[in-house]
Amino acid sequence: RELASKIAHFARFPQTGVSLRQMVEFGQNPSQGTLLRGAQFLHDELPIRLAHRVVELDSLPENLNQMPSVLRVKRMYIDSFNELINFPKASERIREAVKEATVQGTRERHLPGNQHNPAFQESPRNSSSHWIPSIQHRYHYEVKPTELPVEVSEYNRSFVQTLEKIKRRHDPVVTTLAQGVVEYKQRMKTQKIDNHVQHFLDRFYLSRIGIRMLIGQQIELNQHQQQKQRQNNDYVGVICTHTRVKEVVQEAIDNARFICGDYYMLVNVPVIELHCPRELEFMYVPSHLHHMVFELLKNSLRAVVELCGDEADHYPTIKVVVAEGNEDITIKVSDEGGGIPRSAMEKVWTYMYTTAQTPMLDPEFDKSDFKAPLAGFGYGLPLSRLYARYFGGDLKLISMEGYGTDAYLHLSRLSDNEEPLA
Ligand code: W6P
Repeated sequence: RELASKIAHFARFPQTGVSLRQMVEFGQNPSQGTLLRGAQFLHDELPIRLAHRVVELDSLPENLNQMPSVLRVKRMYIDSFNELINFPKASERIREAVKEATVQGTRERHLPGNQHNPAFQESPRNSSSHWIPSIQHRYHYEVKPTELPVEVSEYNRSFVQTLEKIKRRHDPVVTTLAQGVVEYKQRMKTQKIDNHVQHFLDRFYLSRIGIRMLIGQQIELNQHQQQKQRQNNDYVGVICTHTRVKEVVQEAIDNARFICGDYYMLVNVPVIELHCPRELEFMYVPSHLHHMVFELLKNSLRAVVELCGDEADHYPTIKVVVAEGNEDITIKVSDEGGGIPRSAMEKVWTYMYTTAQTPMLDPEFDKSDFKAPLAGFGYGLPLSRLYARYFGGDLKLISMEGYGTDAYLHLSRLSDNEEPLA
């Protein structure tokens, strides 16, 4: 069909990665003109990324790509793709106005070489990277709002509405796809998913993190511009330029201990010791950092409680050490929860099952009895590793069977890594 060929067409273009630093340079004090350039970048880039996912979903093994839940996910990607390519391009008048204002803003700042800045050239399809300024060109994006016609902010507002709708549509993607994997395993009568499917899911979820990051930035930047309430200077969209590591990790510790005590109905919750340079801060997305550390801690807590029993009056302390290097900030979470047998290490990273649906399919299943496991062998660890890799970091586990496990969360401080786009 016509749509199918459009998708095939867009999927042939390479995806354009953006680094954390580029997102910050771009989003500092955005004017309506800057926001328009952001919208144009996303208008170019998102259909390409979505098309890649549709093609990949289609090329999954026969039994998987026809699962109802997989088809539902594909439908979401197609619908969003459609909305974006049918969204009007910014009019000539809008583009000219932004271009004019941008050039003027640049002249005022006496920055050399703006004629040769690729950011000023018209966009050939697909090379969308030039919408994103490099560090030395950041001032080219200063635009005087008064010089811009009202159509610019109207266009921005309308595009953000489309993005919000798309973001909401894709909220259930992880659980829907997970359901598809469960159905697939039941049909194939296996507990294992093959490497091919595993790699597909890694790519797919990593891509989703990137798409949602870009959409989320654009939405946040528009909202802040609108409200003109940039009181907290540390935030550029959802990125905090001075993420205080100790604060976020302590928050994750408190939350994980609370959840754990509640889940196991503990009188004594295992102690978690934190060693972290007090003033350590770096550029990151605090919600990502919290998410990853929280996930690791839940795993450690579970291991320790299940080793010692839920009525122990003493548990081995879990230790969190934060190290500040030039390249990386590394967060080590150490537990003495008995470790993982070497043969089971790989399983930790596979998309085994999610909590809800397996018991749901069981006729004996009583909803009021059901307790989702606190942690382990769900999607938490593989997704946390993807969050780490998204900004150039990584997550590794070292286990001593019979003793405990060390998790190493490496986070890149350089922030120049472009998004990994498989
Ligand atoms: C365990 C298993 C695990 C996974 C991830 C992090 C910590 C731990 N501890 O026993």
